[in-house]
Amino acid sequence: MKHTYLIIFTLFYSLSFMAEAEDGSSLWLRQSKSGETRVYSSKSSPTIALAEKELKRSFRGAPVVLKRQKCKDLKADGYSIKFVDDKYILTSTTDNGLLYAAYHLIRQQSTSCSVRSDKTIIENPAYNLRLLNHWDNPDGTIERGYAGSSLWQWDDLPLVISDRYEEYARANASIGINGTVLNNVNASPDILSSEYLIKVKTLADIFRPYGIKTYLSVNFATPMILGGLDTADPLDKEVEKWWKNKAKEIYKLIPDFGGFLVKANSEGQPGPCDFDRTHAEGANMLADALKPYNGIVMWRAFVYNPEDADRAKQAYLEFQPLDGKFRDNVIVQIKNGPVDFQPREPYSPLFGSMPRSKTMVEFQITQEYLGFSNHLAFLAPMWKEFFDFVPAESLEAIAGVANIGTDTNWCGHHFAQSNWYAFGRLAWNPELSSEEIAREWLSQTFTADKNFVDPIASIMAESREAVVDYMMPLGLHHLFAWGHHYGPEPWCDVEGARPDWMPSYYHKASDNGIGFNRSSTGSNAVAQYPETLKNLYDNVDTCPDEYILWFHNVSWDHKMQSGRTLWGELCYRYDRGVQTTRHFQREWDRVEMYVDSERFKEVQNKLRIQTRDAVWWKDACLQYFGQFSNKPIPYDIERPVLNLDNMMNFKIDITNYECPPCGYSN
Ligand code: GCV
Repeated sequence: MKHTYLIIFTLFYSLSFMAEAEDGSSLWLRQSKSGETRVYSSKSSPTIALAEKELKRSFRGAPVVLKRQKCKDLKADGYSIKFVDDKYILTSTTDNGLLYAAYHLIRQQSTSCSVRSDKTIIENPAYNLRLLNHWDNPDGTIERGYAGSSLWQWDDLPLVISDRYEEYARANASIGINGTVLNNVNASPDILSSEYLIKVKTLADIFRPYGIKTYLSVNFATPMILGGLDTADPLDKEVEKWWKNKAKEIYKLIPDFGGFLVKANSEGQPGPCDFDRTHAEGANMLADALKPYNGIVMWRAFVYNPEDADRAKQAYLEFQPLDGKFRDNVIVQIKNGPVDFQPREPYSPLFGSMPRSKTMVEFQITQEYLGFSNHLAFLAPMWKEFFDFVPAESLEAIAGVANIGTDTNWCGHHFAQSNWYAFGRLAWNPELSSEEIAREWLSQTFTADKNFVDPIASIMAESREAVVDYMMPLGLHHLFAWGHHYGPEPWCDVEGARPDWMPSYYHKASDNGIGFNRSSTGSNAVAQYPETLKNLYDNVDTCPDEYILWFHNVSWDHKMQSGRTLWGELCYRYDRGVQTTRHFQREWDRVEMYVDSERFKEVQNKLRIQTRDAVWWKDACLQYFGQFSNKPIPYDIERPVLNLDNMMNFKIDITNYECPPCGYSN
């Protein structure tokens, strides 16, 4: 009898831990089902109605009062939360602020934080513009998208409306994102056709109640391609008129349209330089067209030319002289690093160099260079690293290249959702720590149980550094294969290709050493940094390890800060990356009882792929660079399992991520 009780108890106990099957489609909003609170509001609007709906649906506890009123401590979209007389009082000057306050309350509840406190919570966003940039094309593909196809079903719009549009808006609003650029910066002129603008209007109408403004990327040559003009010269009167008319047409349909994002004279895109005009002249002409409607222009500084100086210097060389020449509704949008979203780059020296212009940062949420949606890489630590160098308050706005697609779980990897989440939270408050964000996200997305959150928050914290270690440690960059940016090809040499798209342009490995000399004896990119950093980076003995091969060509025997030689350190770092991914696998398996089986298995599979890829990276890079260092891999380092010749002849099919043909598999 006693025995039977024990069995029943054990069964009951285990079942209570077995989470319901889930597919990740509810993101971090999955607990929102059990509300039971009363909500009162003095005003009504579609946005306030949403705030009420969210609270009723998800919040358990004392009644909530929504008050829209002016308050000197609150900026636009800011809010306060007070607990008085057994009620929560949510105050904001805007409807959007009330919606954000509602999400705040719900978040605190699902992260098991106490919401009853004598302290008034006051939240103001660091930036008024917190935007996602979609690189989605009208044909449904996504440039650097790894989670299915575009959410926007252009062929079906405006008649057929996918449920996902509103779910997308809700997810964004819950983390404070308030703008979305719908289409790729490699922009199709069609997006500005009357046919497409009706579709864009339909999306804008869905997003509006969630406080999200709609923006478009535009092709600078649209007046020629769509408008039939024979020039797109920004100083041409007909061109100016064309853009003014287009702006009028857009605002008639979408009165709160946000504005344009422009990639000009970069990677084949047209721009003002095609007509001997400057970036400022191009941006200002568009800004003038949008000005009457309070629209803005985000003009990207991502420019580089194979014939010019060191690629890392070019954005600065081209844009810094234009400081002070942009209209006040133009914001220069700069990628966080000077090259292109590598696993680690120093910050772009253009930040801080244009004090008379508005600037904003562009982060990449999609993992173009960090293992696509196969690798677990929590990016908050990378973005926080940027803010260690660039004061958040020196920026006007913030944008992130989205990692969202039609996949059931939105982002391809369950943990890639954490990067969408982290981007929104940091855009609201760059002071939040990576750990806080990881814990918040885990608690809402999986469970708030400490036995789950502690170890998994810790692997998230290590994950970006692990990618740096197994792909490109010590400041190495752009060692990727030609045609995609997934696997290693430090040997890649495509005849006739742009030299600055080849890995050897960046690693410069030879018998003498490895690394790009950007010191004062080399390209002198260091000179673009403020004096103290310039001096620090210029000297190989003071340059931090993480940037050493970014700024210096270093001999294989160079003594590193650890006491190892450069070659020894390189081997150690690659190996550390592999060992860390093995550790991730073990930690994940340990928490199986806290996770529903579908998501558990999917993450487990992704971690297998990640570890396999880490080995691939380590074996490829160490054996390839070993041909130059002429040194063996130290004996305490895991032996290569992949053969260099096979790897060099192997072309990965990035639709199924098959591993190199070497007899080694998962
Ligand atoms: C949208 C890199 C990417 C391109 C991208 C470009 C950009 O070069 O590989 O796919 O194009 O950056 O940011 O404009």
